[in-house]
Amino acid sequence: MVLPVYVLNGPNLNLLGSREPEVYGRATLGDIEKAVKARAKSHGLIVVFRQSNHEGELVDWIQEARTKASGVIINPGAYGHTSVAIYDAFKALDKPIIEVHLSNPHAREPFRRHSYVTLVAKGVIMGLADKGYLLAIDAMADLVGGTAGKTK
Ligand code: CA2
Repeated sequence: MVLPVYVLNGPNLNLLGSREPEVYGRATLGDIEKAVKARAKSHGLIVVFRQSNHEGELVDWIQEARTKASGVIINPGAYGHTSVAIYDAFKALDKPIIEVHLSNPHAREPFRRHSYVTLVAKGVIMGLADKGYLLAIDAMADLVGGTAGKTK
């Protein structure tokens, strides 16, 4: 039995769908959670989906993933650009990490071009709005051994 995949979301992502649809798309975080869980199910995977506006809470969840998750998909929001604490927590996690951004930070302000999470991520998906989360689930299924397509 494969442990759940943690899908973690950083600050302000709870506001999705309410403002800046041209940058982040129209889906709410609730819509994304539903779609992610359905896609994970198609691979025989379970998802723990969480959002926090607090850096320390995200650090706690990454530490928790050391024993409770098979891998972590994270949209770190703005903390990706700033948080050495999140980087350090990931350094202590020996599981696949995939970074997702709804927008393409490289096409935006210069301060968005650096991500601490990228330094520890197996892969990064950006600029594809909510679809990026689903592609991340597909990639994570390959990395952690989802069951879809297998005969047992
Ligand atoms: O493109 C992404 O997914 C980001 O991680 C989103 C972050 C931003 O700081 C990163 O540079 C790129 C911001 C999320 C804020 O989301 C909002 C959604 C609606 C209204 C206000 C903020």
